[in-house]
Amino acid sequence: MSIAQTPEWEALLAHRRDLEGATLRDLFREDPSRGETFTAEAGDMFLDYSKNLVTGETLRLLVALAERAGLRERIDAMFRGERINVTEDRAVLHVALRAPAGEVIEVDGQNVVPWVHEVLDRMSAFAERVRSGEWRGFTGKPIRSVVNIGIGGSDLGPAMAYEALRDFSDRSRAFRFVSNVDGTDVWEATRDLDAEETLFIVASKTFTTIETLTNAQSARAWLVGALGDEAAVANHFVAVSTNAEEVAAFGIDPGNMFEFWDWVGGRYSFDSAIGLSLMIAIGPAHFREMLAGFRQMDEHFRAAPFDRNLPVLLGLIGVWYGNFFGAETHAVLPYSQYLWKLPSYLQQLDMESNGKSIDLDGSPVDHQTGPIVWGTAGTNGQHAYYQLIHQGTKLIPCDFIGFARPSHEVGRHQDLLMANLFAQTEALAFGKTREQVQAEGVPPSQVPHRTFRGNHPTNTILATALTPRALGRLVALYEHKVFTQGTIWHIDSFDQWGVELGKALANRIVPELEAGSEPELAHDSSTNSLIRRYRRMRHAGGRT
Ligand code: G6Q
Repeated sequence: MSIAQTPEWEALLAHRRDLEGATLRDLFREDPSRGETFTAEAGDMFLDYSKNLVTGETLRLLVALAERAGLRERIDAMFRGERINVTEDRAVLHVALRAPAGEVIEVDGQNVVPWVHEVLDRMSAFAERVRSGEWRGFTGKPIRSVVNIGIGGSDLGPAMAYEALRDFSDRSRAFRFVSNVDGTDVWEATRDLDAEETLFIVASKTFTTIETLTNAQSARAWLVGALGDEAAVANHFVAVSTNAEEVAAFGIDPGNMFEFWDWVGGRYSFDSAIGLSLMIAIGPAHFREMLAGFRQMDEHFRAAPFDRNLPVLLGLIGVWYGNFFGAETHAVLPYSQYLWKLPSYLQQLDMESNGKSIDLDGSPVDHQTGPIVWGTAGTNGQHAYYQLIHQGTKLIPCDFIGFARPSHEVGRHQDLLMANLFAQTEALAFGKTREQVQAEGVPPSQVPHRTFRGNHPTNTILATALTPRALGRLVALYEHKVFTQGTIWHIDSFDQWGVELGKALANRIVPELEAGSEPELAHDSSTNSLIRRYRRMRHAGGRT
């Protein structure tokens, strides 16, 4: 039976009708202490979800829905290594990547935790060799620049985490991330580098992804062109992959390959060897600190009662708006410049995981699934699109993320930054009434424009400081939030057939673009004519 046909869902629909017209102003008036009670904690991470259109009854009904969906059993199944990624017939064990050495997590009767630690140790040893200068380039110089080549899950995670933890990174080295097949990306990333001092990390789970292989080939041509010897590749290229054969075929010594496994999904992989660039940047000790942060949230997710469980609460509140209020999007707004790539990272994590319309039994879903996720680091968004959140016609639930201690004490910046965060959530919730605006002496014709309805729901996530541990906790929070929602919607959050489609589609058109003479085209009339026009424009020469 679909979750949308269950009595628990029906009860939420009825409850939603009961709440019609309720406002956050009312809820806070009726229960002045809700700012203290509608909160939860995990380690030093604090969640205030009081500025949501939820009551104690809403929570009770949402938790009942989670129980009905078998969330507890699904969490246990994931941690036990069951093949919960059914369409790919794989276990889903990113949680094993942060399990302590003594833990036992089995896949097909094999304990995978020792493998995880073996690779971590190899990564640590390699990272230390690069960082200490012991690992040398072909001409004997130490490595000064590290370029990660990957895309999607093999790029966004390490790139986001590198930016997030830049303050912990080795500032004497440059770290760059090349992903786009647009040649500009690899061109710009290499144009000012010294090949003698550059290390490329080719990060690809499958080692068949056309963008990554094309960028890696171009990087290799650049390197060999500069150093004049194919043999230089051995000193300047390492790989992260599950596919040793393809790595060897590319010309990278499998001895310089760092392994991970098919039970780690791409978008859940930056705490595996995919994070090698990050580990070189921040050092193995900080990387392990980050893993400890992930682990803390894993344990919290596994053990905390649902009504005090941060990922479960975020997941359920998202379901509440998406399925019962018709919200289509969800904004994530980190008030930390170092987290500027977090929204893009979460876009993939959430939208690739829960952008599904077929359920685990192969039937079309009869309810909404994953939201459109977006956002920007605060306060920039305030001067751009917050207008629509405050006064537009759409319901946009938001997560505000802030830290009590700044990464850098610079003048008044920190308190100003956080004042903005708190003020935004307050204004979104409570708005500004017509009476307040009139009392300010605003001319009557302007009063409607300057009145703020309020009632825009937000979560506030507050932690002490942006450390490796805090980042681990934060990412695991969202991983498990996505899992919670996927479980309720009864979908496979761990496949990505839409991505696979894209990988195959372009391959058909490439030869048609590259053909010397006008190719036979058998697409629709739009695609045919775009290809013909492109060929004409491409070969006309010059940039107008
Ligand atoms: C992630 C997706 C996808 C993948 C990229 C790169 O969950 O599967 O974003 O990470 O397509 O794939 P490779 O790592 O195999 O190159």
